[in-house]
Amino acid sequence: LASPITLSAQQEVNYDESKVPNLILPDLFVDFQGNRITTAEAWESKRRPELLGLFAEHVYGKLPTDFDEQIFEVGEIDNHLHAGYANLKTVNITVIRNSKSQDIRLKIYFPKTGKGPFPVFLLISHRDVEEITGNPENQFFPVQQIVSRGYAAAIFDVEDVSPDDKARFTEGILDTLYPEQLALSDGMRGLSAWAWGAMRAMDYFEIDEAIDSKRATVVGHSRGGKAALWCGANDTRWAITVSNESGCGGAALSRRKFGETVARINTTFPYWFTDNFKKYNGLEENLPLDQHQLIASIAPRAVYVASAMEDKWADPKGEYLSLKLGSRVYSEIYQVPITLPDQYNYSLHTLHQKSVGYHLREGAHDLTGYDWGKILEFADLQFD
Ligand code: GTR
Repeated sequence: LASPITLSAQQEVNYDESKVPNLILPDLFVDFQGNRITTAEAWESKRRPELLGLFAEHVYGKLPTDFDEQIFEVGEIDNHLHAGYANLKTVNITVIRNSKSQDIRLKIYFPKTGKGPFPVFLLISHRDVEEITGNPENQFFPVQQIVSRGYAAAIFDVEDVSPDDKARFTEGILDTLYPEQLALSDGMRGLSAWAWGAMRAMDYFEIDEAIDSKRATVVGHSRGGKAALWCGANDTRWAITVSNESGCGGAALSRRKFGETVARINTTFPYWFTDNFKKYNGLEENLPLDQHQLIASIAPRAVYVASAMEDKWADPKGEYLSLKLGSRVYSEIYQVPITLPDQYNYSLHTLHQKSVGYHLREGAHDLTGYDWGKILEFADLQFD
């Protein structure tokens, strides 16, 4: 696709707040016919589907959920690395469509103590799951920290649905189950495929009596956070959606063009987003949407956004502003009292309330034990 700006202009990265364009954002509440949406009924039947349609068409591509059959094969494992404090259940999910099949391997760690059914966290992992779960010290998916708080901890590898690789991303459900998507300019690509994978894990949670699927949280870091937001916006079965440092194409407002831009992400990771998204390289202001509307589409279910101070690439302030602006749906449509400060605070802080939460921590781009601690506190508050 032709880009209206030169490659060198595309590669320029702005970290200067004074160079951020004046934000003129598409209205959350005015529908395609120009009517103002004021009720939950109109939001749910009209505006939210409009917004999800816009994100599918211009950013993430379609999220097909039709298939012919789904099979869950459950194996229990006693002797594993985390056996001292967790019971591990491995579930092989097979999805069949038009006689082709795809397998997703789901690992679920249950607390050894306490009475189920357990609320559950699902991490959409773009890091190698065997490596992560083979290292009890890892903080990216800290099994002990999560189960000791009375939650089950589940994880799958995006490799199983769509490899995180420019050359191989079709070698998953895009080859097996939904090959027709590849020809479409608004067809499914990596992020939609990962969201789809999380939804299949939820299908399993719904039938496992040890899991309280009504108290399920989908979590993603960075590229996984983009997928988590897209998943939580579409699939109303998630009680909480968590984006950790998801940045451009995730929680951050695209129009700020701060840190990673649409042109940059489309150049480095063209296979994450639908082809139509390339039209907005350098032209974020032409997008018929912005990312606060994705946060808004999660309402009234809880949403959590986390940023890190040194992670300027993901634009912490842009992530916060999306949450702040998107949270208007919670307060104005669902009458949930939300008080988030107007001024963005670049120092260590935590804002936890019913339905909406945020934290900014010190340090660099990563998902850490500190982040999980905050996410767990937020979940406790929602379920209390
Ligand atoms: C970066 C990418 C970001 C973010 C990050 C990550 O290279 O530019 O959008 O997704 O990777 O996933 O850690």
